[in-house]
Amino acid sequence: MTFEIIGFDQVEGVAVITLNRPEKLNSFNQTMAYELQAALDHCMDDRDVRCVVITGAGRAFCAGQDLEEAIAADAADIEEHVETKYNPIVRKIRAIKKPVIAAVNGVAAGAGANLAYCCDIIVAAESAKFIQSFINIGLIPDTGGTYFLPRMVGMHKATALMMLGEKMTAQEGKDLGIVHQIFPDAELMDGVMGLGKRMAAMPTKGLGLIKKAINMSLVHDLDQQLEVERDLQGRAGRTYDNAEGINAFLEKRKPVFKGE
Ligand code: LHQ
Repeated sequence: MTFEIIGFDQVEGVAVITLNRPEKLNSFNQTMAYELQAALDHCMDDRDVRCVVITGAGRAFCAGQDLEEAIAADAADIEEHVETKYNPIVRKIRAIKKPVIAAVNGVAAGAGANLAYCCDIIVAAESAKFIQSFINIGLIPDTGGTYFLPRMVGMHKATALMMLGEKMTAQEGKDLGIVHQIFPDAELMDGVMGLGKRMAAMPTKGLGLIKKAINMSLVHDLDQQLEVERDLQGRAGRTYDNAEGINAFLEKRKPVFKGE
């Protein structure tokens, strides 16, 4: 797939989407938002893609909305802008039945931070920073931030991050449980590709069902969630990869998962 702005590569089952407006710190203009949506649709549909990595070109991950484009736009259309540019990205990332990894290579601000937060696993370069910068321009967090962040770090920490709009380091993010792993800056892409290829060789259907169960757990009580686990375990237990995993264990060999 080729795009005007974003980069898109497929390597050994891993699709790598690179936000690529480095001179604007990969901030979202309209084209980049729609291209990211199209790339996510492709990842959703292509059976050869078994893991997705989202990263940024240059020194930033993503600085949120391109504010030059925002100031030129009609303020009356903000709701439409959020609904057509950002909300579909969050919905698609949560709906893809495959792991989506954010490889945060530098600053992630505004919608850029929340793009990372709606991914399944976040890895970061040592120098990466996360900022709920919305309030610094009088806005509230969007792109799922007010949904995910309180669930990730608790109400009061989320409120402080959102209200104060201060920079959070990768290490602080790791201490809070947001960042799974930190790599030296120069080793981030090798590190995330190692993780991505490992996940692309795992039981993809099972990973997708874990993701579905987690999505549902965010709004369910225990009884509802126990029913979800029963039903999804039934689906996981009828996959090729479940049989392969059990057979490989009993035959004392390494499993070869097909993602089916
Ligand atoms: C930028 C941007 C940027 C354009 C850096 N746009 N050029 C939803 C609904 C409707 C409307 C609005 O938005 C939303 C969702 C949102 O995402 S709202 C939040 C939008 N994002 C921000 O407010 C972040 C603005 N950027 C910053 O605070 C800083 O640039 C950060 C902290 C990200 C990085 O700081 P520095 O490392 O000091 O870099 P810098 O500020 O010097 O930026 C480098 C260049 O990138 C600079 O251009 P220049 O031509 O002077 O080199 C900036 O103007 C440009 N840039 N962010 N969002």
